[in-house]
Amino acid sequence: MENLTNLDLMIDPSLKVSDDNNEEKFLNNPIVTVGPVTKQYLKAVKSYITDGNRFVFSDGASKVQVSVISDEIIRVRMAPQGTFLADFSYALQPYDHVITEVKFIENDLQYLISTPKVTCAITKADFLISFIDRDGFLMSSDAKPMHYEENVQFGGYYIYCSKTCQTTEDFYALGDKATEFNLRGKRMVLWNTDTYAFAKNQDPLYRSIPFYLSLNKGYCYGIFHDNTFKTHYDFAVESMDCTSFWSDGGELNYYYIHGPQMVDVVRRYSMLTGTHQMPPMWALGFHQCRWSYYPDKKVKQVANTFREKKIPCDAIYLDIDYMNGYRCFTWNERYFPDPKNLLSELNDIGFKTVVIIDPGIKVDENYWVFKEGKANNYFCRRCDDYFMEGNVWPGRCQFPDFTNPKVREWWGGLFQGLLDAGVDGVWNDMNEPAVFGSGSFPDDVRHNFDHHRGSHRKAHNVYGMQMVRATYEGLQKLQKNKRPFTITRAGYSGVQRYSSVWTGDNVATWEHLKLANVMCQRLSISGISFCGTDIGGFTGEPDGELFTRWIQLGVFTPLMRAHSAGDTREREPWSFGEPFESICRKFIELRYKLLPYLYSAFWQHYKYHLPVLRPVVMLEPNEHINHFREDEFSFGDSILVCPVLQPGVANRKVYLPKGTWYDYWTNHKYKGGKEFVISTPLDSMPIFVKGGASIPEYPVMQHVNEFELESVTLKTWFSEMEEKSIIYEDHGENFAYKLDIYLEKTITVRGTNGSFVMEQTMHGMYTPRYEKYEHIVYGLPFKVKKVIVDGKEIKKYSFDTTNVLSFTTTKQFKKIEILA
Ligand code: MIG
Repeated sequence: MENLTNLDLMIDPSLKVSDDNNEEKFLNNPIVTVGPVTKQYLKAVKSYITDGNRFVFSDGASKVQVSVISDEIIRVRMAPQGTFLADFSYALQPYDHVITEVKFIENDLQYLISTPKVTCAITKADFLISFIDRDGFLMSSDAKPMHYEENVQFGGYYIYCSKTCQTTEDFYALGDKATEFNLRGKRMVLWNTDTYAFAKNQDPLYRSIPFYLSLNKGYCYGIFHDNTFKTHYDFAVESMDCTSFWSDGGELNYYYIHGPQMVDVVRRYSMLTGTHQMPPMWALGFHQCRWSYYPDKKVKQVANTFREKKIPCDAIYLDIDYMNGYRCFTWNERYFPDPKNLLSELNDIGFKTVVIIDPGIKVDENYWVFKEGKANNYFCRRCDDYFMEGNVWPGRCQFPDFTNPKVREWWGGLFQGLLDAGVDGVWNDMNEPAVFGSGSFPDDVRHNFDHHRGSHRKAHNVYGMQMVRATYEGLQKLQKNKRPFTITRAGYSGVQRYSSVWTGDNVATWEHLKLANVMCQRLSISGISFCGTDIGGFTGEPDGELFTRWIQLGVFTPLMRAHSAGDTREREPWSFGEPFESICRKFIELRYKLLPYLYSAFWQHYKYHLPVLRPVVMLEPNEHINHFREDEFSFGDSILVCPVLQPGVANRKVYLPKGTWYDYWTNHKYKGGKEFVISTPLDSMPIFVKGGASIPEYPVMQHVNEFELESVTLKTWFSEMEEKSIIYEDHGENFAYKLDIYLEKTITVRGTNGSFVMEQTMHGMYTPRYEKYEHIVYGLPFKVKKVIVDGKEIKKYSFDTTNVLSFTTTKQFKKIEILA
């Protein structure tokens, strides 16, 4: 065995971060003696060195670094010619990962790197890497040694990794793909693309999330390949027993994320790449969007109609026509002569205003944004130094390089004027980036890449994320303690730290309604919980039924926004007349009742890394048939929904996972673990609550904070098993929760055939203003004789003909005993 020295662990000094004007060369492969390479596979391991939790193995030419990130996360990198690239990531967040113990063992055949949860084995003879759980179950193994091929045109390497695929293994996640939920048998590409009216199976789409899940016999692991170049996936297509991923450049750099529970893999991915911040409460209300509402009178008229018709709504959007010639950060003076006044009038009736901002800056010497960008050299250039120019809405445009920290800071500051006018949120569109005609930037556009430099090949997939990051960070700075609201179309892993997302330009068809459901679930398990679709379909004309069913699904997507293209008929919840208007109202009202529940689910996302939407396969990964279910999902901990996805159906099949479920509308009790036929008249959809759940509900408000709450309704469903529910409350609009000023309550319940006990514990420093809970208890299997609250019997309680019990307590109750 040759011995490497510790120096081999280091990054080549020529790769160190350099400033823009620094003449230092930045080379992928500084070893001049190496000739051109065609596809090369790693050969037998010849040597290794260890350094704490990092291990570097070499076959004499290439090196592989294996590092333990946490007990459950192991990182693998490959340097084809032995020099690792500078270690930089837009995706990762700082996080205190826990490593309990790392053991290194060498035997005749392998090197074994073990944590208490997982072992990474590297075979000596052929450099295959595999991961084994502590009971010896083989989670994942290389089907071939990692390989690479020189990219003659651009330098660097195409890098490849292939893992064996079992017959019982299926694949999930990968962001926003418009295809079946289960990705086995599919090839997919990650390259952010503006895809107007995308079709089912069209690929790539708007976002690049290089994270997939493998599920085999109930065992789940994830692979997060943190590489921003165009990346390809093959899930058992080329060969039934092999799954591969490869990128057109950069480093083979993946994180093996151990489960074995699917939900834990997603949680751990969120620990690596972050979660959403707590959204302002109003952002969880209903949003009305349209390309475009103008002039100002039209905006007011739409907002007023919501109030007149008593359909709740919190946000109205201004699409591109609010600007002067589509110049960002300006107003069209003819349509919006007095924006400040308009926005304050909207605010008076409880509307927040969200405005669109695109990345293209009009080439116009009389436009201050262009002038500032030009003077400071903030716009992207081609490799031969020409500016990157292309046509978008404003006409000829140049584009800020959002991968430059200075540019991001400048851009963030540009929002001052919009904030002064009263704007409450920002919508980032076209940030794939999209360019008319050519589609996007050419490959040779250069980027700062936070001083690591790169062509558009490397920066393309992060461009949109860095734009919305600039937006979010700018708003956060300008608004001080107020939570920003942002929504973006493009993104890369980690984008959730800065924004919500919508799925782009979908179509008003039933097929797209089904895709909307699948795509939101997929985004949610890909780390992006705050997602939604254009309710009703962006392009095309929905009929009243399709629109209404879409509103119903929208209640259960974390972002609930109706939107439509400019060439479609009006598309507000009342546009289709009765009975659609009343049904839409009923469901938007349901959304508002559930706000405290959804807010609590967001808290669990933020704090405990749980996705807000959880597909059935995540709830019951052991049932093989669940690998193929994609309609039902759980919304937070306790509500299971199944949208109606076909026209004219009087009922539909719904699978309920094992356990006790109650129909939200009728309180009919079900024993899960099988499918049921549920009736689906247009004014209803299948919604079920888990036995033992406590769900807080607000009274219907026309917008968040319409009035001061006097009480919160706490609905609780009987269970014999002990069940816990988390309820979260805070100031709603500021960052006090980061200083622990919040209230997290746990309601624990358990029942027998003669008693039902509810206990509440609280933790945190926030005090809500309301005083009381109005309790409603469903499913009690006995006739109530006594209700005891904190040791004292209360006399005032009532039940209806179906034995639904109602009573009132203070919000601080500790223990409630309901006795036969
Ligand atoms: O080229 O701003 O996806 O939501 O309404 C179209 C106009 C540009 C695409 C977005 C859509 C938005 C539209 N935009």
